[in-house]
Amino acid sequence: MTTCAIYIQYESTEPWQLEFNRQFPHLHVQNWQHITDPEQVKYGIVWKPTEAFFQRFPNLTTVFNLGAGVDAILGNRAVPKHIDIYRIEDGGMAAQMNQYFSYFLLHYFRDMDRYQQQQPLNQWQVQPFKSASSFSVGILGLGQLGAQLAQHLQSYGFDVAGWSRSRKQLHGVTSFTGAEEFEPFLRRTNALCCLLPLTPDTQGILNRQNMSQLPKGAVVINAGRGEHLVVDDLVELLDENHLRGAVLDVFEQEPLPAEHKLWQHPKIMMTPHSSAQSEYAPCVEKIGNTLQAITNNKSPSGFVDRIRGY
Ligand code: NDP
Ligand code: OXD
Repeated sequence: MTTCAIYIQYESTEPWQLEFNRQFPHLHVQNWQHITDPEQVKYGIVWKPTEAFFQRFPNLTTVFNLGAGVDAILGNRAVPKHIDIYRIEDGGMAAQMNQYFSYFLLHYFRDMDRYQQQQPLNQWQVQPFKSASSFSVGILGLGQLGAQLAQHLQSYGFDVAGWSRSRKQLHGVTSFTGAEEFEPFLRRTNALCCLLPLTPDTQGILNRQNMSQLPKGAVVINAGRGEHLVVDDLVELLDENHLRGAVLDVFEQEPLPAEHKLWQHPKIMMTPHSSAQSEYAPCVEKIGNTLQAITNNKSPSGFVDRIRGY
């Protein structure tokens, strides 16, 4: 029997334990606080673990992150350097991200924000027709989630591009890479969608200098991490009417404090880090298979490169 310690910030571990038990009954996945012999535990399954988690299990060799972004683990000072980290790739989140971004992109493309403003004024005014191909969507990050989004958005006829570290060959998607191609990417983007991991290179990337290179009237949708965005810069660009609107799913501090100025901004729509959630069945399947592969000395995908930061 292999024991795995599970920790999930703010949530019950029980549904995950039930799913592990259903798919991999030989794995003994136990809530981290209920384990009586922590020295025996080699595997951790975590979402935003505290330092106390790593202090309690001194012999961990591997942790499985229950989400796509590993910034909370890499930023945790108690994580020993020798521990291998694996993350969820897709895990049911790509389809949810496609829905989320489609919803808000169509909102702006079909001028729903303008109709919402007209209605309280009893104003009957049809907004001018625009072809979908004139609406340029730019995706920051063409990884597991961004690449699938780029493919999905083509069904609407949008002009889709993406920016990543390495060049991508994705049918119908214009690929931009690196610092030198960032400005041309921004200049052609009417709707900027952030699906980057949080690393020292991407922190604060949604700042005034970069967002002001977007054409006037552009919109910004951030589902990456709150730390990608410089909030004051966004608010200034919205108030100056350089940007038309923004959608934010992630925040530097979560839950977003009730008194935060973002709640009241008329051009900002917000969701509580809910654009995509790890789905039990595919995530458990992936973790169980990865653990099996590791024990067979194979090199499964999802391994986190600590130097790269994602
Ligand atoms: P991946 O690691 O698969 O993809 C990351 C992408 O970002 C890659 O294309 C990578 O380029 C690119 N990238 C990384 N650093 C840079 C850089 N410095 N310059 C340019 N491009 C860069 O991640 P996922 O698609 O699985 O997830 C992305 C992020 O989405 C997560 O890290 C998380 O923060 C966020 N997320 C948010 C959720 C939510 O509910 N709000 C849910 C799930 C994820 P390359 O391909 O060349 O390596
Ligand atoms: C993730 C997230 O990274 O939910 O998976 O934010």
